[in-house]
Amino acid sequence: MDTIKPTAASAGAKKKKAFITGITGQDGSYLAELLLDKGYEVHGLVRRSSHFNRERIEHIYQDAQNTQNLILHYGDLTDASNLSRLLEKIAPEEIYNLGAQSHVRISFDMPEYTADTIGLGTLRLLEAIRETRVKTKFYQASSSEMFGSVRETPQTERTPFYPRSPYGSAKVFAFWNTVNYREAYGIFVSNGILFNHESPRRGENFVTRKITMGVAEILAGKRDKIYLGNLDAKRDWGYAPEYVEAMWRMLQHSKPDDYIIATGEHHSVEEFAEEAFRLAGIKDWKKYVGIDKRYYRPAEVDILVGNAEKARKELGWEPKVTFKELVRIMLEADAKRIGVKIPQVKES
Ligand code: NAP
Ligand code: G4F
Repeated sequence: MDTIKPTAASAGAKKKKAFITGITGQDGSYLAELLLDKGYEVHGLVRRSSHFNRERIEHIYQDAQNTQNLILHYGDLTDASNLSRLLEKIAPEEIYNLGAQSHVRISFDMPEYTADTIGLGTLRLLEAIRETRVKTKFYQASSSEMFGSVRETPQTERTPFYPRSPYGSAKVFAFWNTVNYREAYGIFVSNGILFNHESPRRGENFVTRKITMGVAEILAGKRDKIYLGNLDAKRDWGYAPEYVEAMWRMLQHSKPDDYIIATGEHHSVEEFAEEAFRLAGIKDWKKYVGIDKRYYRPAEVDILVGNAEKARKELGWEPKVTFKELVRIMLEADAKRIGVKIPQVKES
């Protein structure tokens, strides 16, 4: 990947301000780290919760170096006046809209709330930009789930959408409003159409993390089996820290546009599980996996795989971490967390 030099504090320039919704999530936490490293003043939207929900950013929040540079604000994507007030007060040069009810299965249980946070939440932010007239660039976290029942393989920026869940439909609504605000009002807004990306910070009820946590616990003797749903689904899995770099690159580009971010490779859930058990040195892995129909979805997305050629050409972005490296990174982190050693297994 080419290096883009930071334009901020290091050169004596005024610090750039960024506002991140979803800063407490997987991507938000990596993006906050990246922007702090580049000398930004980072503002994050956090939700009030009865349970402290900032584990993923606690290490940067407590770092004395960031006292002036990482500022958290209470708010919610369902609260328009709060968003407007924050934009007025912060006046960020860049906004990254990552906040969402991001679980596809759960979106079938909570369709209205999912549409509210993702669909209307994005619209509320776009309206807040228009009304406050803050001069800013806007990144929208669009998703490969918009392709759903795919019309072609691999998917590109020109592939039509066919969402298969309330989550996917809400992301399509947000995608098109983002495009419309670019065309209607000339606001610098870009959609990153990101394919699945994972890490040790992935939420525990997404399939990759569920597998690596489960395998680590089986290795430690703390669990007998893991229960999964559809093992045949295929996804294009990349490494989250690399994907947040692509978000930033989109907002440094000379013009706003929409980009696919993907590895171009796909693997099934079964392959992911097989590799995790292999790395743990556990043979006959199928003995340790049960199928639970509760994890099936009313409508499934069978296969997603993206072509990120445009991002490679225009943004100089390329994924580096391979599928096997990703499984290893996640498994090692979960094993370390629960204090169990992974045996040395030969590379296949
Ligand atoms: P995540 O770990 O689930 O994080 C979601 C974030 O959104 C959390 O910070 C959450 O806050 C916040 N949030 C939820 N509802 C909110 C609301 N009503 N108001 C304000 N904030 C709210 O998701 P992620 O994997 O980092 O994904 C980031 C974004 O990219 C999401 O929009 C997701 O849909 C999209 N995306 C993800 C992938 C992927 O593979 N990871 C691929 C394509 C697109 P709490 O911590 O308080 O719950
Ligand atoms: O890990 P998943 O829940 O991720 P999914 O549905 O692909 O969505 C993720 O990626 C999207 C990008 O394409 C994001 F927009 C979205 O926010 C989220 O980050 O499920 C992956 C596959 C599915 O086909 C699912 O049916 O794994 C299958 N699966 C099989 N067993 C399971 C399980 N999924 C989950 N969550 N839990 C299981 O036990």
